[in-house]
Amino acid sequence: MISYGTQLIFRLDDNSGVAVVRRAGAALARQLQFDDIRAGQLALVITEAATNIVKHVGHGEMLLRALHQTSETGIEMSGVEVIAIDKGNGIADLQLQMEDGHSTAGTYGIGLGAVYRLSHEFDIYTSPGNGTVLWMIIWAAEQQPAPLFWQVGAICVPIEGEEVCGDNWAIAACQRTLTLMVADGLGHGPDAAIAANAAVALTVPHADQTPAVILQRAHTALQGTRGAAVAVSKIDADNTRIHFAGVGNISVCVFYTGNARHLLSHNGIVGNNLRKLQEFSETWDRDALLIAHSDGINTRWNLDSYPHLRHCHPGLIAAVIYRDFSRGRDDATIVVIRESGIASREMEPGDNL
Ligand SMILES: [Mn+2]
Repeated sequence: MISYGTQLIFRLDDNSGVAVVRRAGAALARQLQFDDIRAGQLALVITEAATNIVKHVGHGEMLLRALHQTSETGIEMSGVEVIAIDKGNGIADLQLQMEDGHSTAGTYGIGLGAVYRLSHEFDIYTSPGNGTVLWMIIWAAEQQPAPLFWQVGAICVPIEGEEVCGDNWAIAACQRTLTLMVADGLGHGPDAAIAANAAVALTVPHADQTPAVILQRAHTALQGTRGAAVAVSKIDADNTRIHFAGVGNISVCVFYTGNARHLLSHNGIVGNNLRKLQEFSETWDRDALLIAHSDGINTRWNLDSYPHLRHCHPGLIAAVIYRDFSRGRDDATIVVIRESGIASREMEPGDNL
């Protein structure tokens, strides 16, 4: 089982921004009881990524959040996810930059190779003229958690100027079934957050229910709040199906090799006006990719215009689409999910995500 802390967003424009994100990383490391070595690695990775943005691009964003993963043997592990986003010129000589010890050549400080080596998990997407996105995880101790059946990536950040996000999301996974809820509270700010949080809080307790039932429960739970747009997807990998129910403006799409399917939400506001509740089902396969997002992300993105991106880590896919299609005048949430490719026989019945 993995759980995700609140994502912290840092908009970088100058060197003072580098210090702010570095201090936030240090605070997370203390809170999550990183050992000294790992705390130092996290600080280096954050400082390097932030400095590169300020020095070579001028502005960009960094996102940090805590991760907590519990293995089937009950071992708990904490980590920090670091995402660095810019819209600069991209890295032309990525191969060269990734070579360890290739420290500067006028571009990267300790070098991208060092950032790669210091990160327990690392992925990068760079394209000429469109910028670079780095996705990394640094765990609290040397021993890293075992890979999970599901790979999940998510961005969930408030509109600039708000402290809390009026969108929220949650997953619940049991063996090879995963339930995802994405909720967008009406408007933004604290009252929107109350509605979205009330909805996503139902995901884990009701994970054994169908999406339509979970949506109906959300409608009851959100009475008296502002209401929210809510979409519930349930991926059943054993039976190669995805079941879906949605009300309001959450976009959910499944990509297969060669085609894609949009899952249909009905109009309405959960907690206020639930005119029609209908469940849909589509094929799921082991190479499928689920992308769900709130209306803070424009729907005009096209995965095909990003060569190789669909094979990157879902965290990187989410960050690239967020960078290029965030509307900037609303909270923004995007969640990307796929199977990790761990062979089914490596998982025993009773194993949890
Ligand atoms: Mn919205």
